[in-house]
Amino acid sequence: MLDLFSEEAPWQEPLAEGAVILRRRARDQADALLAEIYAIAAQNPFAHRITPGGHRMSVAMTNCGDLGWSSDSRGYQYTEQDNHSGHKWPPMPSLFRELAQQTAQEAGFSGFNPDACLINRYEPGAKLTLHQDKDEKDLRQPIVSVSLGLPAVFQFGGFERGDATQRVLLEHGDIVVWGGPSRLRYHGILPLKPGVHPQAGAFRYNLTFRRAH
Ligand code: MD3
Ligand code: FE
Repeated sequence: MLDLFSEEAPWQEPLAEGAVILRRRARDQADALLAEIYAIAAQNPFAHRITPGGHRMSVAMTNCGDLGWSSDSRGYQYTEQDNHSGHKWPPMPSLFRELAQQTAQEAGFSGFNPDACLINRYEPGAKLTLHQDKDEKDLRQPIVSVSLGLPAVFQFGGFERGDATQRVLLEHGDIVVWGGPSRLRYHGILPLKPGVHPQAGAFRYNLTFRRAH
């Protein structure tokens, strides 16, 4: 029977070999995930990093876990402490770890054990230009990404910067697991459209779980 009041259950959408979208998979945990993000940011605030090329990133970032990703004039790297605050990164909450491990397994990657979680915060206009994620030691390990708050248009390309790209809308609660041959595809986020999300306000947040070392 058609039930107009039930929330739709999560579903899977294959994107490419090794990449699958788990639509709405994190919806039920979204408030708890956001509360953890705010607690992490209270210790290690979101900051706009400077790229090695000298540009201020429009996306603000913080991290949790044993290692955190950041950039400065010397380059991109994973470090045990926040160069901004001088503190170690806050520990990865068990809610984060368990969600990343469980969803990697649902996508066919058993034994994923992330040591880093990069937290990106997008304000209106913020974007991420096409790039590859290859600063991690073992590229056979997948990356798990969790989108919260305002929707964004994700660009998914090929193995060279100039290859054609697909556009995919990533919305509140969507999880994507990127592994296998998709792990080295170019990808990016188009400029965020302004809006207000009932749970996350005027922002989009994205968590990426990685095995860095
Ligand atoms: C495809 N973040 O932090 S998540 C990043 O929404 C990053 O903030 C975007 O790209 C964001 O590096 C995109 C989706 C994503 C993450 C990692 C990938 C897609 C990926 C690694 C390989 C291929
Ligand atoms: Fe990336």
